[in-house]
Amino acid sequence: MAGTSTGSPDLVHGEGAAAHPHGWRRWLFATNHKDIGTLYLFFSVTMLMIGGALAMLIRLELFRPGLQFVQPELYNQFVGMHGLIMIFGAIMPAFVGFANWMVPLQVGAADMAFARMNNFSFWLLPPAALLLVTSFFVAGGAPGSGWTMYPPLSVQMGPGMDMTIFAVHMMGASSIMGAINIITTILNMRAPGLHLMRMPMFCWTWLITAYLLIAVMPVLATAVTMVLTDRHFDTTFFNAAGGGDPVMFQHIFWFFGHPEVYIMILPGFGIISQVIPAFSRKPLFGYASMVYATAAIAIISFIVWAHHMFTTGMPVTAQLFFMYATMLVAIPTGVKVFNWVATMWKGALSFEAPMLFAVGFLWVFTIGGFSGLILAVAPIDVQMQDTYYVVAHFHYVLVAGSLFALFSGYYYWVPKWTGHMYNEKRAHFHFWNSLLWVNLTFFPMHFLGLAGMPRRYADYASQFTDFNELVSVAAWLFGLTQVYWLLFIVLPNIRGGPPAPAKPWDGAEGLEWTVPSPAPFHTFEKPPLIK
Ligand code: CU1
Repeated sequence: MAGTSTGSPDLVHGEGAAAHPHGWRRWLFATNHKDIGTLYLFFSVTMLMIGGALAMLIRLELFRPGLQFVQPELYNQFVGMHGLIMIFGAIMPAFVGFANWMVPLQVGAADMAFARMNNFSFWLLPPAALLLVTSFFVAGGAPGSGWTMYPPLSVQMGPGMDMTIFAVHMMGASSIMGAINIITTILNMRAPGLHLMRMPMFCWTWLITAYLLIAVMPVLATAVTMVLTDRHFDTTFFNAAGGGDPVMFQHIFWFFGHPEVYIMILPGFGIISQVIPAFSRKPLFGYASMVYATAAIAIISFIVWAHHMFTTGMPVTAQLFFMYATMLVAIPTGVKVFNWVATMWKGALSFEAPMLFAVGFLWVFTIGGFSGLILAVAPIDVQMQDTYYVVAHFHYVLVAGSLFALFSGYYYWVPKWTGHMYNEKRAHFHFWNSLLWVNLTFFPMHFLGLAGMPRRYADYASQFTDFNELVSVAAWLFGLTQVYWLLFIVLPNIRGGPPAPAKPWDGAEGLEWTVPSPAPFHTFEKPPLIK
C-alpha cells in the first residue's frame, strides 16, 4: 500500500528492492520506517474502534437511569478498558506512527536510527492489546479499577489485572524503545546543516515527548509491579495493615500520569504548529518561543502530579504548591495558542480539512485547557473531584485535543503516505459532524458534573436524565462519524482517489521548514526553504 510501491519521493534504503520481503513478511519483518509507521497507524485505528465501541456501550447504559444492559461490575470494566485502550492503544501509537512516517523525512534521515528495534517496538503492541481485550473473558473480568488501577481494588481483583499489568509493561517497553529511536534519529541523523532550531515543529515536540516517555514509563512500570507483588508475593506496599500506604500508589501513578497527558498532546501541538502556517501561507509566529514553551510544559509536568489528589488529605502548603504549579502550565500553553492565532493573523487562509481540524482544535482544545485551569484551583477541585466535570475536561483535551490534532495531521500528510488525495467533501462532512457531536457529547458533562453527577457509576439520579440522553445520542453520532471516516475516507484513500501532486498543498507546506531568523520581522515575508 503506502511507502515503497507508490513511487513517492523515497529516500534510498540500504538494500535493493529485491531484498524487501513481500506479503505478510513485509509487515512482520518490516524495518522500513514507512511500513512500520503504517502498521502503527492501522493498529491505532483498530484500537480506536474497539475503545470507541466500549464508549458506545457505556453511553448505551447511561442513556437512562437504572440498570439497562450491564451489571455495575461489567460497566466498570468497560470504563477501565476504554481508558487503557484509548490511551495506550489508540492515541500513543497513532503519534508514534506519525513520528515513524514523518520524523526521518523531516530531518532528512534515510530511516529511523534503529530499524530492527523499531520493528520490535511495534510488534510488542498487538500481544499487549490482545491481553487487554481478552482480560474480559477470564474469571473476574477486565480491571474494573479504571485505567488508573488504584489499590486496594487493583490488588484484590482477579487475573484480568495481571494480564493488564503485563500489557502495561509491554506497551511501556514499546514506548521507551520508540522514544530512544526518535531521540537518536533526531539528534544523530539530521541532514548536514539542519540546525536543531530549524527543525519542523513536529520533530521538536516529538523530541521533547520522547524524553518525557523515557522519564515516566519506568515509573508506571514501577507502580504496576508493586501492585503485582502486593497481589502475589505478600508485599504490602499499598496495604496499611502491613505498614504500606495506598495513597503512595497515587503519588507514583500520577508522577507518571500527568506527564503522560502531555505525551498525548505535545506531538499534536507539533502537528498544529505545522498545519496552521501552511494554510495561512505564513511562517509560524514565534518559532523559538514555541520550542521553549513545549520544553517548559514538559518540565512543569513533573511538578504538578498531586493536583489529582487534593482530596486525599495533604498540607495546605502542598495544596497551594500543586495548585500554583498547575496554573503555571497555562503560561506556555497560552504562548502557544497566541502564536497559532498570530500565525493566522492577516494570513491568506484556506480551509481544507487539515486546517479545519487545526482551527477546530484551537477552539475545543482551549475549552479543555480552561476547564483544567478551573480544576487546578484546589477548593474547586475538592468539589469537582470524581464528577463528570473532570470527565468533560479530559475528554476535551484528549478527544477534541489529541484526536482532532491527529485528524488534522492525517489529512495534511495522507497524500504523501498513500500517493492519493482524500475526498475533500467527505472530509468536510467528517469535520463538521465531529465538531458538532464532540461538543454536544462533552459540553453537557460540565453541567452534569457541576450538578454533582459522579463518574464511574452505571446508574444515576433521575434529575440527570435529560443531559445524559443528549450526551448518549451525541456520543453515538460522534462514534458513527468516525466509522464513516474509516469506511468512506480512509479505506478508499489507500489505493484510490486522484493522484497526489508532489506538493499537495500548493507548496504552502514548504513553510513548515521555516527558518527562524535573528533579523527583524520583515524578513519573515519570504521564508527561505530548506529542500
Ligand atoms: Cu494532571
